[in-house]
Amino acid sequence: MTDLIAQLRQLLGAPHVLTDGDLSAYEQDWRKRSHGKALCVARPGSTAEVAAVVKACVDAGVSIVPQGGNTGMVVGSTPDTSGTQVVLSLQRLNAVRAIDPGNSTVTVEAGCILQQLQQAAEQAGFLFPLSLGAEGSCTIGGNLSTNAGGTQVVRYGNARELCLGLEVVTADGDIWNGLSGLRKDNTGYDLRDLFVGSEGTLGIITAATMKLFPLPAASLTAWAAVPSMEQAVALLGLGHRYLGAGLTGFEVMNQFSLSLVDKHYPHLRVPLFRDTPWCVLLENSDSESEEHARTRFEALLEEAMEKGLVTDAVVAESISQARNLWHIRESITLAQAEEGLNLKHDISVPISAIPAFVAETDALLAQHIPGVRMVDFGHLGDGNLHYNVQTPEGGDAAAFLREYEPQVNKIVYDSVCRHGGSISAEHGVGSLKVDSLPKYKDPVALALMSRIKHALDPKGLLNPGRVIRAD
Ligand code: FAD
Ligand code: 2HG
Ligand code: ZN
Repeated sequence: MTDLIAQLRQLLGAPHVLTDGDLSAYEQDWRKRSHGKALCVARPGSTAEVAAVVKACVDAGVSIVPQGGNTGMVVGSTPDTSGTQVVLSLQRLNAVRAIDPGNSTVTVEAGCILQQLQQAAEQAGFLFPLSLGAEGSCTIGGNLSTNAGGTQVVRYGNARELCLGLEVVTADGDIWNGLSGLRKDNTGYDLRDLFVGSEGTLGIITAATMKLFPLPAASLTAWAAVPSMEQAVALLGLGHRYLGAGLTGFEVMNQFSLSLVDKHYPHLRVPLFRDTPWCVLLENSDSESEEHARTRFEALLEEAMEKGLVTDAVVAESISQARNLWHIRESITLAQAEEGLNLKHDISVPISAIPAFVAETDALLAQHIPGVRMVDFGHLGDGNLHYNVQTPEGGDAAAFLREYEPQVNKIVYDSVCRHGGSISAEHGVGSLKVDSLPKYKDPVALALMSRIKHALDPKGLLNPGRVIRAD
């Protein structure tokens, strides 16, 4: 092991192989659910250095945990407690390599922070639409490895749909250059789509070619009070009909989730939540003008009110008001963390099944765990809810998790399954859901996944114990 550390220091330079001091930013996950211990943190500065690190680790039989911004929600990017794993941080590979305006693409290194990529695109006159609460610290490599979703999926799709090509260091330490930028390429199996969403278990993503879009002429945001989940789903249908491709965001939030934001961040002044079980945040991006956007938005809200789908609504009058509404939405995760440890369920079911899923699962949880508090919010436009569970008021959160976590997960996941859904819509499997997956995923699919893992990483050294367990 000391030989490997010395070798890595020789390859990368001693300052880029960390063993001492406070390494908690690399060893502890964002939700503080896992505290690992790394053999070292290797911070290569180029694709060739990533390949050299992988080769050295494979020769030494040491496993590798790839890490981007370490904002993942499922304990996938931190080492176990053995002190034998190398954390391979991509943070130094952060260049925007090239923008091709004629092809509407950008080629970017894996460690580039998402927000920096958005800004680089905007400076070049384009929109890079992937957007999520962690965008100030998550990386494009992490986004692709988890196939991240976020708040614009309803219009632009998730990270996979935005990706045209990848550069990957394989488990043998070879470099695959697949940065083609082609929109059509049917020359065999789609390796790109194999690595996207593989959570660092099949290869290390070092760069990607991503799609860019025209900047909208205007973007308007509305906040609506909605009397029930059925009505929220009906409003989504109306939004699609009125706005077409202009509907770029459709987020739902229950009253309790907003009351947590109000409690922990009162300066944000959450609108309309006190007298309604649900609020919806809608975004309308228009390629014509602000006037056109406003006319369409007002017509939509007028019909929604006539039909009783919306009881009250505000349309942001300025960019700063719109930002504040989005900020409230993005603060739910932070407010929930302030409230204490909690259980997260990042689930999807067909949009049409969401009202029944919520009603039935709420009732089951309330029946089994009196006083349980539901933090229910998310990307309704994609059929994706963050159906999170908070300890009953005043309860000991750690004790609650110890006692109830398996039971709560079973109730929620069984219900997801009955409604034809998935137990991970956008956060991935990591190690938190690795033991649940076999119960809820098709066995043939799992067997094929296992064969792919063996074929691409025969020694099982890339992020072991994540996504699927070795047999
Ligand atoms: P990390 O957390 O470092 O890693 C995530 C996984 O990818 C790990 O398995 C890791 O091993 C692997 N990995 C990282 N980089 C590479 C690489 N270059 N090559 C191979 N494997 C790699 N997620 C959503 O989908 N939608 C949301 O709306 C959303 N909102 C969030 C809001 C907040 C406040 C927070 C804290 C998180 C949120 N997330 C969301 C979760 C998280 O931000 C995303 O999963 C993000 O894509 C992770 O990026 P990262 O760079 O932090 O990756
Ligand atoms: C979001 O949509 C993220 O804000 C985080 O995916 C969800 O905190 C969560 O459960
Ligand atoms: Zn989300």
